[in-house]
Amino acid sequence: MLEKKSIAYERAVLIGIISKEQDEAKSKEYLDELEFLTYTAGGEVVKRFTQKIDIPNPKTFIGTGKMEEVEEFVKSNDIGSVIFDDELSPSQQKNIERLLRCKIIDRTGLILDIFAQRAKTSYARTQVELAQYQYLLPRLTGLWTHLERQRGGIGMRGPGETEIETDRRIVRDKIALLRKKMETIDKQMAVQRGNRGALVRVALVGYTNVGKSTLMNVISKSDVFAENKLFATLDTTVRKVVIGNLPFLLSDTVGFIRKLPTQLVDSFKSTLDEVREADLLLHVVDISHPNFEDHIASVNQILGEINSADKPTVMVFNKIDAYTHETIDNDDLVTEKTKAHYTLEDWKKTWMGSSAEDVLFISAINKENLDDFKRKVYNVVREIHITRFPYNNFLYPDYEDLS
Ligand SMILES: Nc1nc2c(ncn2[C@@H]2O[C@H](COP(=O)(O)OP(=O)(O)OP(=O)(O)O)[C@@H](O)[C@H]2O)c(=O)[nH]1
Ligand SMILES: [Mg+2]
Repeated sequence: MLEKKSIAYERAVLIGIISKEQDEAKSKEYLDELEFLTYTAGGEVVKRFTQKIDIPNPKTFIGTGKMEEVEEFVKSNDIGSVIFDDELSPSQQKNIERLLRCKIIDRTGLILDIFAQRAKTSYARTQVELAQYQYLLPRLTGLWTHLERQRGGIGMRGPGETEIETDRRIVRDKIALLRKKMETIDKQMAVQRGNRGALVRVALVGYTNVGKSTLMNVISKSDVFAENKLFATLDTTVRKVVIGNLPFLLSDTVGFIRKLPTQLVDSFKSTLDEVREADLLLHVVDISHPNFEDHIASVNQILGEINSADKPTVMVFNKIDAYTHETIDNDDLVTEKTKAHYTLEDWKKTWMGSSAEDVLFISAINKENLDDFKRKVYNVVREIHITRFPYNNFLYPDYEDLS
């Protein structure tokens, strides 16, 4: 079964490129994230290779010289898999596999593998399996090369091609079957969401590992799995939360990531409907992460892809307890102030001053500023509630007047 297949990466090598679009610093950040993904999937990164190249080699992604270097290292260091930060075309994957004779995994394959490991409910598993088969379909030729290598090429072309065709048909049938299953599930989920009645719906969204589930647990006294790995949450949890006397529904769902594989966005349609149908988004950000601004951009991009960019949103900057910044000595007149030197106060000014959006700074772990959080959410939810039910206006006093 595909869904259960968890690849034992063990010792892995990472490969990334430095180009016009991503300078050395960006490339390092991306590889840091890829290393975290590898670790989440159960692998240990032994070495990173980078190459300055603007247009990836159409055959092998990186250049021939660099590939020889990698090959040498793979052979003499017992490397089980080579992981690329970018999506490889099926033929690139095949070519590189032939050269290095070990598992070649790209970013998409790695994320799919983590999702497969993490999917607990049959609902999540169906969604992941669908995405995996869609990823597999154009790559079936690669599997065939494998056979070709074992059996030798001459005289094998005829039966070989039939074999690929059979494989393709099996995978296509499987995709069709999973689509049907998803349709049924989608309908059930839509009914379930419909049954939740007229309560205002609030969704926690954000990059993976920012603390959405931790915040959910603190606010709703629920017990959602949270840990310091990527994609701890795949299944959506919905809780009824009451602040003061105002009830609403809060949902915690799958985290986003840069370049989230399109197959996953498609097959997680039903999970993402939770976001699509929410009245209010709480966009949680890990402000202690050096790339948090990129994370915000990635999340906004995905929100755009699922037609949810224009929803009322509260920006929740979490992990203020872990925030650190560089300092400039008073007598240092050379160093220029950059964002790396920003204090929390600087960030507050930037965000609160510049955007029309609501902004909060909290620590879910230390329960810092949770009262601000509650007041803000109460006020916004009340606003939505009384717009919808004007005759309920008198029910909800100002947050300060709640006893
Ligand atoms: N220092 C600090 N760590 C936090 C805070 N909130 C959460 N964390 C930690 O961040 C890690 C990720 O937390 P989760 O709640 O699982 O994050 P998530 O956004 O639900 O992640 P996914 O489900 O993987 O998308 C855990 O190790 C938490 O303990 C915080 O306020 N401060
Ligand atoms: Mg979570």
